[in-house]
Amino acid sequence: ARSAVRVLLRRARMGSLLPMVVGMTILATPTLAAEDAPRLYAEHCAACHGGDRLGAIGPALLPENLGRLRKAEAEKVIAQGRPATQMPAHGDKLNAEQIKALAEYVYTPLAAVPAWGMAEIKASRVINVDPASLPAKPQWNTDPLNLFTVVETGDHHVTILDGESFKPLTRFQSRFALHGGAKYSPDGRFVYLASRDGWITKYDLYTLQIVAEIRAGVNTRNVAVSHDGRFLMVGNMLPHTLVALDARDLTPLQVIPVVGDAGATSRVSAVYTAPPRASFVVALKDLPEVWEIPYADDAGPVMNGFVHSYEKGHEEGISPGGRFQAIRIRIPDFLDDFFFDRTYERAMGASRDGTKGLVVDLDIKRKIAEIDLPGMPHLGSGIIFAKDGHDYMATPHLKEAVVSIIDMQTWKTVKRIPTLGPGFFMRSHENTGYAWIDVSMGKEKDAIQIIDLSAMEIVRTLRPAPGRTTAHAEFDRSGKHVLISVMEAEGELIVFDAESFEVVTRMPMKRPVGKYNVFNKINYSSGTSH
Ligand code: DHE
Repeated sequence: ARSAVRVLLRRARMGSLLPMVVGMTILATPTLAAEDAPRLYAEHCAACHGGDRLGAIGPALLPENLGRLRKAEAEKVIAQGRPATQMPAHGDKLNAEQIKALAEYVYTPLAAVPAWGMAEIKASRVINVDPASLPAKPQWNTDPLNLFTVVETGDHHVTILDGESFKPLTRFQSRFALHGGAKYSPDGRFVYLASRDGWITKYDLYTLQIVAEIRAGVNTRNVAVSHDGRFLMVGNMLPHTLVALDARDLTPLQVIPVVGDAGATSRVSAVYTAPPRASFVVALKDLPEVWEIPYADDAGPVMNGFVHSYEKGHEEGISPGGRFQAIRIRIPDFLDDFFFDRTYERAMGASRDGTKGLVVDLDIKRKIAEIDLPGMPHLGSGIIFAKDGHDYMATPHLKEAVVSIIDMQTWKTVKRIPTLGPGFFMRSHENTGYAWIDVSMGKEKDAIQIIDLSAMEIVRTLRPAPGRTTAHAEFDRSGKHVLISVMEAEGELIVFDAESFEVVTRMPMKRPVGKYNVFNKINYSSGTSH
């Protein structure tokens, strides 16, 4: 039957079949490649994007999810890969017709897109330990605020590292493809992890065990923890929702559809916590809006009529009227990510496609300035530092070999520091005068560069593992040590002295990527991401 179909398909392409198939829609416009698309997908795409196209390490490949990407652009991505992501080029393995067929295939709606609403989210929840039964004190003896959570994506594990001895306390299997910063409860006891395919894990650092897990989305962007530790807010790419969870046991509280004017929906680009505002702030990929979602019980006049008792909402499982209400701020561009000033009144956002960034004032609720940001920074990559009583923001760029330094009063770029290549991450600490950057998006992937912040100049280039991709610095609690990842399958974590730049110790790890120090995160250090 297969060869008969092939003959028909060949004849169809030659035009000789047309009279025979009038009314037979299945053969009206066939091509060999179209027939092959599901097989090609299974062979080349399914491992990362999921056999069902619902996403795994890569994003879900559904028309709903592809948003503003045009088909021609999708073909280019399949052929050439996508910079700054794990999407490889397929142009050497697939011909033009096959690439076209694959693009066509991923723009075909699924016969049924799985719903992922409150019922599915609730049903996915796994409770391993009753949070009320947990002991009050750590079951080990070291500084609980100087631990690091290290994400090893090579074999999907997490290492909990003692930042005093630089010895692991434990290592455990995580959900598939964790991405983005680990987030802590305000006391630093619990760590929350988000996987690209929507799983949120709550882990107890005192007893070294998973407390609860829940799948909050089909494809998730990131998670934020309220500064009072009561709520988590999960931002999803698919479905187009935000999901509020009770931080105690991950009970889902509310599913917030991300809907703009005239029913247009959007993927979430990132959600962060703004502690002095007691709110979550959200960047959207497909709507030119920034959302602010207050969570305080007494949120003032803006929230009148919306505020419900937290305890009541928790008892009912879902807060009936929805305690989480978004204030929508319209802006003139799509923001892919943002960064706050120290007051959290202003969000500086970078538009993924554009060459500029925007400053949005969350109080007066509009764009107040533009900033010059050539080549998008990776999300959450920059730092704030003070010099001569002035605040500056510094950020690397994914496409340009430069670190931009922007004055946070005038919003002017005061300096562009040339680097050995474009980079992902930049980190500093209150107790150091230096910032550490990687240049892992360029050719010299093994280099780490150190910037003297008062001189705004590169003062040292290190190559601790020559020829190997090295990235993502994070300081310990005191600012005396810097940890760096050699991001290779058989990689390592290297600890440096932050003043002498000498190697203190190194330990093997499986493609370690991000590492997150408890103290720096819960104190919202201006040298790291939040
Ligand atoms: Fe990330 C953080 C988005 C590619 C490693 N990355 C984030 C965050 C976002 C984001 C929105 C902030 C989440 C948070 O911390 O709450 N990342 C994106 C992208 O859009 C991009 C460019 C394409 C994509 O694949 O989605 C991208 N990121 C990567 C990578 O290829 C990296 C290097 C390897 C990986 O595992 O995917 C990578 N992203 C990271 C890390 C953080 C991160 C390590 C947390 C940094 C931190 O210190 O907080």
